[in-house]
Amino acid sequence: MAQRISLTQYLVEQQREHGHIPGQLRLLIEVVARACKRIAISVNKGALGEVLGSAGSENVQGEVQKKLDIIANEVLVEANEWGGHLAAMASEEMDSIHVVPNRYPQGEYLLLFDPLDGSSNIDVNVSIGTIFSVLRKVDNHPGVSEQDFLQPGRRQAAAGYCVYGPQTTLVLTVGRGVAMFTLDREQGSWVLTAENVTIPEDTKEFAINMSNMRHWDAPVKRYIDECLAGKEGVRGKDFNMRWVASMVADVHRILTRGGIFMYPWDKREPDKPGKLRLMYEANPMSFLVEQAGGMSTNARERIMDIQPAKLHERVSVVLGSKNEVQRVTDYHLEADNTQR
Ligand code: AHM
Ligand code: MG
Repeated sequence: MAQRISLTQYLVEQQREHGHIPGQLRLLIEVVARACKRIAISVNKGALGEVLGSAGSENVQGEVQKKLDIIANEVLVEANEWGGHLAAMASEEMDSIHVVPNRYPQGEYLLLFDPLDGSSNIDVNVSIGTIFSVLRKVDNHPGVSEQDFLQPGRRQAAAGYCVYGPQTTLVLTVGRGVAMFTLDREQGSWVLTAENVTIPEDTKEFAINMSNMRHWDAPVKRYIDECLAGKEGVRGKDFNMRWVASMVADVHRILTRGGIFMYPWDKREPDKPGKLRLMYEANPMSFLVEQAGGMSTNARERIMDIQPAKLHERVSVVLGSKNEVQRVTDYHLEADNTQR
């Protein structure tokens, strides 16, 4: 039987061979992975665990919170408070940052998460997930504030997600490629099931919410129209479409077999740069995608180069197979130039 490598063994070996995972970061990743196991248990219980439905509250962005949004947020906060690896946390479901209480030692890392991504899929038993991003507190000043979190995504020390689907899979990067771990429920452990994940440069599969087509900007419409024209059109090939409405599931498919994912700016809310959140969704996914050889932009510039102005900032997202993301980005830049 092939040797099974656990998440712990993977992290220890990465540290031994490459020396790039400090002890606090290793602990942090293991604690997040353990919290994801607990969230997976709640997700699996579904109606039996009374975890379905709305919690009757709204988050800072005015979105109705589901019971599981709140449960997953609590699990992550509780799990990460006491280990001494973190200075503070920020979450899509919390208005402001959560500083580690005084009774615990403060570490050097900052953790950001979308505790339950794909909330609209919880009650209909479709894949959902947890997305996380890790930054290091750069300034050595005492205390921690929101300002410490406002770093571009290229500074991430680690990022990942856990997808709660037919299998529970943890996908991780610490800046040396992307690894996938599958939860072995009987053993209760994460087992390495894919390493050096690579996104093919070309694809015939796109993911976008087509119901927003009438609100799109011209370059997005141009790109999708060309895909839809298939073999007879300028692209000379037929395209397939997938849209799970859980970013984790769509990105997981792209990391597995390629594709392009888009949630672009649209005219529904012209003042907002996009629907998805830069710090909790776009940055960690961009880190994973780039580490797998893909590309990620806001349709004009690299997402991981954006200097965030606020914690809950939103952004347009175009990510996945390099050549397709480049094409969509070029269409936007071309349109900008002709407007000048
Ligand atoms: P959430 O974090 O509140 O679940 O929202 C983010 C989700 C993404 O996972 C997904 O790509 C998108 O929203 C789906 O949006 P829509 O319902 O407009 O298709
Ligand atoms: Mg989300």
